Amino acid sequence: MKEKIESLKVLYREKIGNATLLKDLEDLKIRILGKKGELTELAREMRNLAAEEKPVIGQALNEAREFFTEILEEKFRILSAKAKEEKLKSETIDVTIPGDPVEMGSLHPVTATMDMIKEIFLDMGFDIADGPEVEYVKYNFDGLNFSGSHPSRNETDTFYITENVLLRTQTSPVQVRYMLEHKPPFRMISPGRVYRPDYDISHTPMFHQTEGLVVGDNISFADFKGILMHFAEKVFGKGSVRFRPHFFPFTEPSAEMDIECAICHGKGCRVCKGSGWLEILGCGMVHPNVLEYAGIDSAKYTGFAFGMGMERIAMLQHGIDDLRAFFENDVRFLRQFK
Ligand code: 2U9
Repeated sequence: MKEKIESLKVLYREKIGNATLLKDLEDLKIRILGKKGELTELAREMRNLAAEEKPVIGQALNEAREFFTEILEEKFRILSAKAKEEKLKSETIDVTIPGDPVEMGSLHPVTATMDMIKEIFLDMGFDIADGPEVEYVKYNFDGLNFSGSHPSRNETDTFYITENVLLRTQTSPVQVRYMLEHKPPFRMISPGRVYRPDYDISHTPMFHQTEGLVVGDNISFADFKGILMHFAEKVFGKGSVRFRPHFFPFTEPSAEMDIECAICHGKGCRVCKGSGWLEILGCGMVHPNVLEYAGIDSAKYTGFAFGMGMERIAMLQHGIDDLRAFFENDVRFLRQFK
């Protein structure tokens, strides 16, 4: 029995000494000291020994168990330290390696155009206001002098939610609300989303508008000509402008403003369809009925208003001919506006 214990010591001392992996060491521990381990099996044979042998062998077995426990622990310490060192080595970061390039995003061209327009009007002392996209019929139509039978009110031209609630078809209801809350004089713009049931090369069911409203004493057509010409010059550069008579329910008189084509400078090209002119906005003197609806005395005050589509302005700025490109989010298109 004693020899068996000794030969176990010799055999496993060598195996433990040679182990290079923590896992092999674990296996060895089980093979020696585990429930079915070789030393444990030897201890089981104690019951077959004569009584006088038992203390001697018992002590030898205890010593062997201590011996293995010690050398296993020692080797475990060595291998863990080695494994830790290797792990640290493999995780070392070389801070001198150049990083992967991160592609920066950019503003959507319509957002950029809208920001530019806001900036121009802020510089001229305009306030910026917004309001709900889900609007009451009274603010979208009634307060803007649309007759009860005006075709824009039809379900084919307006998204209705209920009989009295719709998706605003223009940002004008923001101006109606603004007039109800502010006393003249004031000047304000209302940039935002609007909705109409249209979809083709020049119409999308949602688009962006910026409308403006100036109300005060003696506000005249000449004032708004000056403001709109300054605006056009800031966006498209110096060039002629012209006003053509037009009709809107909410303004009287009304006009549309054209600028000399920014692409061909009036010679005629694809963008201006050969005319040399680009229509950029609608405008007019605010109809007295519209002022009165919002509680403003139309005998004392006058006002002018204008409105323009942001996608249209962005298309003219960049020479884009299909409005739908703005809504497809094709990164090859969007990247061009960085
Ligand atoms: C109030 C009074 C008057 C806003 C105006 C226009 C002319 C205009 C169109 C341009 C292209 C809309 O995006 S578009 O389809 N708008 O031509 N808008 S005057 O007049 C107002 C607004 C509010 C209280």
